[in-house]
Amino acid sequence: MVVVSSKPAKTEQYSYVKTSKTTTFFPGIPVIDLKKPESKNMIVKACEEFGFFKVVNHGVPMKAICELESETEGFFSLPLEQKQKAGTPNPFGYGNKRIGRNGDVGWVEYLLLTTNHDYNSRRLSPVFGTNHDKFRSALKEYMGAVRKMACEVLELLAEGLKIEPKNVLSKLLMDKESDSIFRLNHYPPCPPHLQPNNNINGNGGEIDNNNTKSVVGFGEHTDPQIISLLRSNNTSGLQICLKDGSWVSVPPDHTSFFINVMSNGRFKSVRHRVLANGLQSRVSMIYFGGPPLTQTIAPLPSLMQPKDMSLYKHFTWFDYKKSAYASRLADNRLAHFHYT
Ligand code: GA4
Repeated sequence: MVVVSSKPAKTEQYSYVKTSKTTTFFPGIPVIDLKKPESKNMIVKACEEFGFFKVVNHGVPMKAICELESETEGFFSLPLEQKQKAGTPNPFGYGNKRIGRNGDVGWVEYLLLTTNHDYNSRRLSPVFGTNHDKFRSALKEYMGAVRKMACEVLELLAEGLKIEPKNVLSKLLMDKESDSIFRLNHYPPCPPHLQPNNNINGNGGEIDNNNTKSVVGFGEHTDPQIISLLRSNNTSGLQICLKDGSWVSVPPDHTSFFINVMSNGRFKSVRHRVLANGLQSRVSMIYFGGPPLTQTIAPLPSLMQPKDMSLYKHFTWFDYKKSAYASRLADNRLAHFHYT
């Protein structure tokens, strides 16, 4: 990331990144059709090449998607004091601009939820009174369908890698102790005074006709969980970092899911970020599939040759998550567990 400047906006400081004035969408995102027999090999290839892919024919009903999107828009359109009644996001609740606990700030507001619907209801009832049945059932239906798809993807991946049993990863998401998270993000249109599109180095003049600076909505990071499944409205902003270090814009597609998978160092979770948009409001919903807290994170024996040494110390998901939550967004979280 090239942070070219940051400027105080009232009490917060936003980050800016240097971008091109015109958004060119990256045409190379792998597209996986879950109904096609070749999808298992394509998922392995996509994980090896990008750590990121788009899924079509995913089986999540459009009705469930639209209902949750409309409930989410309803939540974010409430007055700030009302949204704050969901509590602070430590670790679940409503957050505004501040991300995590270590000073990251973005042009975003969000609601962090669990996969336990009774717990979510206790968070939402102070916001809506008793009247949050529609939100609760939309969340339940959507999360159920997305978890099913997540399991299907992980099983196809296991099959593609010839790992047995094929539910070795999906069973972690199905475990009743699974530590999965659900996130609703709202990136409001970014006002012009926060995104001056001239003068990125403060010398009063254009430095390059093609370059501008963009306000960061959600700073660059990798997701710590096993799998993340993102769906958004039809608004641009999501970018991924390619292996050569360049950032590319993901073409929006509100009917599909964007997935990234991480598995024991063989597949690294893709580095991604979201840039604020001057005109449109972006709403995204992300299911982060995590294992139970007590689960040991270690290379799958079936993926290791007898001569291979594990790159990482053995640790539990609790250890890893604790260390992740003590980090800044852009930090390399696995380095902490690497043998030196
Ligand atoms: C990134 C993935 C998920 O959104 C998240 C994020 C979490 C948070 O928003 O509280 C973290 C971030 C995420 C990783 C590093 C720490 C923790 C913010 C942050 C600075 C909910 C998660 O599990 O890890």
